[in-house]
Amino acid sequence: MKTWSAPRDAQGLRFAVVVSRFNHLVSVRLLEGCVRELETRGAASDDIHVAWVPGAFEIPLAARALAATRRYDGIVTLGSVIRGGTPHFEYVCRAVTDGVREAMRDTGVPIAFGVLTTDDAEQALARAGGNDGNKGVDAALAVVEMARLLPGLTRPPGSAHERTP
Ligand code: INI
Repeated sequence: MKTWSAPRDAQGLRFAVVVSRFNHLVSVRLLEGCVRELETRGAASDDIHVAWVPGAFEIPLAARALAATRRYDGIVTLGSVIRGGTPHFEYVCRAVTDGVREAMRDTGVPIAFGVLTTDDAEQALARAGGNDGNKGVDAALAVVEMARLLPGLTRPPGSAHERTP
């Protein structure tokens, strides 16, 4: 049996973070958690590039554009969509989740999903460094693991690296 597993070591890797300005306080906290985790895992500050976009709806376009440059080992998307009284919430949630998934599928670049979808601001803040952790940290860990895992999965069988333990 062959098993792949990837160390969550970000040394030498390059990342882009796409973060939405909407619900700015939540975004800032997600971004702080994300960047701190990437640096704790060994990423250099110069190798973390941050792109601010107006709202969650705009995240997929920016993530796809950055992925298409092939400059990054992984991309993190951060933001929060908070339920209001209208169906708008559902449309923005659908657009950002579908868009990020399609950008990842079409480019083959790992894109972590750190966009909160919550009923109210309190739930969002709890997940942005409050009592329920920080989704920015979780997204950073996910992107590092995928960035490390993917090269091994796509390497041709029997290649030099494949044989190296
Ligand atoms: N964008 C968000 O990131 N979060 C929200 O909660 C939100 N709400 O509630 O409307 C939101 N809307 C803006 C949207 O993402 C676009 O920026 C806007 O429609 C312009 O395209």
